[in-house]
Amino acid sequence: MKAVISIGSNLGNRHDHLVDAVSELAKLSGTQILHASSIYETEPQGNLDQPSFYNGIIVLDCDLEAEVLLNHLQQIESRALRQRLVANGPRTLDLDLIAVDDLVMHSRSLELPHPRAAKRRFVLEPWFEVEPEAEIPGVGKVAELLKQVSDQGVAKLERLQLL
Ligand code: PH2
Ligand code: MG
Ligand code: MG
Repeated sequence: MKAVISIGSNLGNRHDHLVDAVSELAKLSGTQILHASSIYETEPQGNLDQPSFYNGIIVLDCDLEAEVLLNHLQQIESRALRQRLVANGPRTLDLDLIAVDDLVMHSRSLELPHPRAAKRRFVLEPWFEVEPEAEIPGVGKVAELLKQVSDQGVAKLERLQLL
């Protein structure tokens, strides 16, 4: 299956947290990285009173079930000493499963596609960079959705890379 993962950090060394997480993703068995976006510095959405984020998108080919992959993402987050103190607040590392193939599911542990992805430029812009034809299953084309979030600040960091 193909999985789209949003990766973010706004505490500590944001670049190192992202790069370490990507190398852990690459080590998951039966997994291959198809695309890694640039790194973007993005203004916080939701809770505005926190530092800016570094964000990016990874597209994986993997033979894991969505729930199993989610479990791995959470383990990688905890190894980054993530603390969940404030909802939507600062974090060393956040790995969100955005979409898995054309799956639409609403289980207690996992909603696919990610319910807020369509409104977040920090997800759409890096995703568009690596897959300009991408669609959020049941929602619409990333290229179209991007037009509605142009007020959210994102800046590509040309000097940094995820891989
Ligand atoms: N994640 C959030 C809330 N707000 N804002 C930006 N720019 N980037 C994020 O990754 C982010 C956010 C909750 O996970
Ligand atoms: Mg998140
Ligand atoms: Mg998360």
